[in-house]
Amino acid sequence: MNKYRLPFNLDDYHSVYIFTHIRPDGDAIGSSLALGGALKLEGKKVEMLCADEIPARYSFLPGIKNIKDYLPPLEGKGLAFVLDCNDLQRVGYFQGAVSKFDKIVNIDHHITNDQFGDVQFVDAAASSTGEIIFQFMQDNGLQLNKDISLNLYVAIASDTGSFKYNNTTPLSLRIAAELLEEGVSPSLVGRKLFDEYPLSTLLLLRDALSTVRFDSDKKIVWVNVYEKMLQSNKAKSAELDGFINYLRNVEEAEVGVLFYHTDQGKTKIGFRSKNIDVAAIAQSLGGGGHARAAGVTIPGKPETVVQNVLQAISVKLEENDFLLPAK
Ligand SMILES: [Mn+2]
Repeated sequence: MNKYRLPFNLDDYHSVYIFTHIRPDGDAIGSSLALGGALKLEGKKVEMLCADEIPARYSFLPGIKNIKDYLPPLEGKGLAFVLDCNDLQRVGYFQGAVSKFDKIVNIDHHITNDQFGDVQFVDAAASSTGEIIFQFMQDNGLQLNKDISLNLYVAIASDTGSFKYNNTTPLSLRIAAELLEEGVSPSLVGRKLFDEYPLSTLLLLRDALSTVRFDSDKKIVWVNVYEKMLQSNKAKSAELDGFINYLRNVEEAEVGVLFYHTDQGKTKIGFRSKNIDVAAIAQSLGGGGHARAAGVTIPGKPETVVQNVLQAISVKLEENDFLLPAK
């Protein structure tokens, strides 16, 4: 217990700024809202910041309207929390601002976390940052309520794929049980978070899947999404989240890759695997992430980028370098 107890007095800070990563997901958003809500109950002046648009599917979350994409001026000493970021670059254009805070608390569960900050609460065995926030709140005497519980549940459900990914542990489910006891409705979260999508998402999925390719062993399955596909369907890039699962879920496949070629000459690449360490592949290309879910952005011609990335994956597959022994 008290693994996540702050080594300084929270009372020393009146203003608390909570930062999270660009292209925010449910864990980033839910964790920020939960911690922000809990610190507000303590009488803190809380700012929650994200340097990117919040996807519409999270609009049902309590407090979501309070997340800002600009930095309100700081009065007096400031405490910064940085959530769900493996390095400070992940906060996007807030990076310079974060480094000026008196104290930075780094709360994260990415194996590639580079230990930035004055206090590190990093646990790669945690399913989600939300799971760490729940324990952080307990260890520092912060109170739960229904709204905070909903945000934490969304954080954990989001990163565990509704408690079905490999990172789901007995602790994840024990915490989820406590959140349900606070009044969280799992069916509401399931519908809002996993089932529903706007028509633009379905049309974008149709276009993305029309580009499906696979290697000769069907071990790597990939799609190429171009920015013009988003424009013609009036879709936002956040709507691509989850598409990659269609690729990784192919029975024969080991790795799914989504290439998103932007008009700025950069390709954003998402990896999902069953049993191979894609964080290592992403890292070797300058990115990061988790063993089975990672990403990287690479400049260059789309065809060249695709070729280089597929080559890096093939090498890894040929090495038979599996996370768990192959059956
Ligand atoms: Mn996360």
